[in-house]
Amino acid sequence: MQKKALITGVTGQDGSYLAEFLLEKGYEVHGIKRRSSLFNTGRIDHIYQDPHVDNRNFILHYGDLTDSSNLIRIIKDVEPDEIYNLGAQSHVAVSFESPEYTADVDAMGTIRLLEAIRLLGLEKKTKFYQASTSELFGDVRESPQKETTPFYPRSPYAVAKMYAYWICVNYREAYGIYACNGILFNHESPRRGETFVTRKITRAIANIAMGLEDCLYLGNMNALRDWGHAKDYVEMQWLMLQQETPDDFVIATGVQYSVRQFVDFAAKELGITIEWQGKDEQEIGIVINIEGDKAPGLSLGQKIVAVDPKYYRPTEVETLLGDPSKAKEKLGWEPVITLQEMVAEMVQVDYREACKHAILKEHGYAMSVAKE
Ligand code: NDP
Ligand code: GDR
Repeated sequence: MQKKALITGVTGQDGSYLAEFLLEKGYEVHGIKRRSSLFNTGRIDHIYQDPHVDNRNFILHYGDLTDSSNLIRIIKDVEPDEIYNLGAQSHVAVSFESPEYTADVDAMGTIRLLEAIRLLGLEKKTKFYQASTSELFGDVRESPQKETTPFYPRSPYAVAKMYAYWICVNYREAYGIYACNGILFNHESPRRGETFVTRKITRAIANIAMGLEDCLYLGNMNALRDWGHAKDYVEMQWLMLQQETPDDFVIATGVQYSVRQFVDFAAKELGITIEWQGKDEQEIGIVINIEGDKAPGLSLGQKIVAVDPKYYRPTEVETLLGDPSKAKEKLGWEPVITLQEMVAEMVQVDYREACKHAILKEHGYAMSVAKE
């Protein structure tokens, strides 16, 4: 029997990689997309199937995690074997601006899905994956962080995700639903949203190299993160639902770098060496060497990085480092793509885009580069 999966957040970074992965495994994949005034399917256009063809195995439904009647109807129609709850207001900084909405989507959205499973009597049929997060560890109580490390969330996003984590555990214990939390550390890719720090960096460095932007403004460059590749991490999301019993797992690489180091790695990809000067809000990054011909828009001595305190968060998560031993042992899972490979991939994709824009600009088709 062909298995059916339902993915919330299918138009997001992880949703797109997971949909690809499940289609390759032979699943019938259903995804929930939000109504938007512009097309929001850019990450899944390559796997889109026209609704007018027969025997489709990738089917999109309009829906929203804030609307339980809609979620119940979709789950009733699809009767999925597996639900992957990846949909979320996923930006930590934005959660300070829209805390109530973040709670509605990230916390209440999760209970709406679990209740739909229960109301429809699908407790024994439908397995549930919850996209939990290393942000739960927040102000870290031990390092590296593992499944037993106490939580100390530091943002409305993390607090909402903490509710989702525990309601998932509770429905597993109370109703026997096969529900798992993947406690995923940061994972990135060329499909990462442009306002998360890694993509913001690779995109800006590419634009600066081509003379489309002058300077990259960042917040806390001392923040340390354990960055993996999204493509590696979605395989684990599936593996967690293929076990005898449901459980919760930390997924991480076990290596951490600072935001500043990430900037250095990205710049190096285009032959640029940066010297860091000043401290805290006065810190700047100056170009001290340019190798090769990939940065025609750049000059020696140019200031290409500076701090803008508006990107500081009211409460910051300074350091995250995961211990993925349990996932390695029980799921046989290990990340394949290194940080260096990932940075190279992200920079190359953004550099190709910057080159295209530079040509358009040169021929009088002016373009502005969105930064926020
Ligand atoms: P993205 O921000 O790229 O994608 C989020 C998805 O959720 C998008 O498809 C978005 O739709 C959708 N969404 C947002 N609000 C709603 C809503 N009200 N109803 C339905 N769908 C909605 O996130 P990622 O792919 O990076 O992350 C996937 C999940 O994993 C998220 O839950 C995130 O919190 C969690 N996570 C991510 C980590 C990471 O490092 N990437 C680490 C740990 C956890 P639209 O495209 O229309 O905006
Ligand atoms: P994070 O990712 O908050 O860890 O959440 P993000 O890339 O936004 O920030 C990482 C660190 O970089 C610092 N930082 C900046 N961040 C952004 N976005 N923009 C800046 O200009 C900037 N300058 C410095 C941040 O302060 C932070 O310390 C991500 C999301 O995907 C969540 O959904 C997920 O749960 C966690 O990862 C694990």
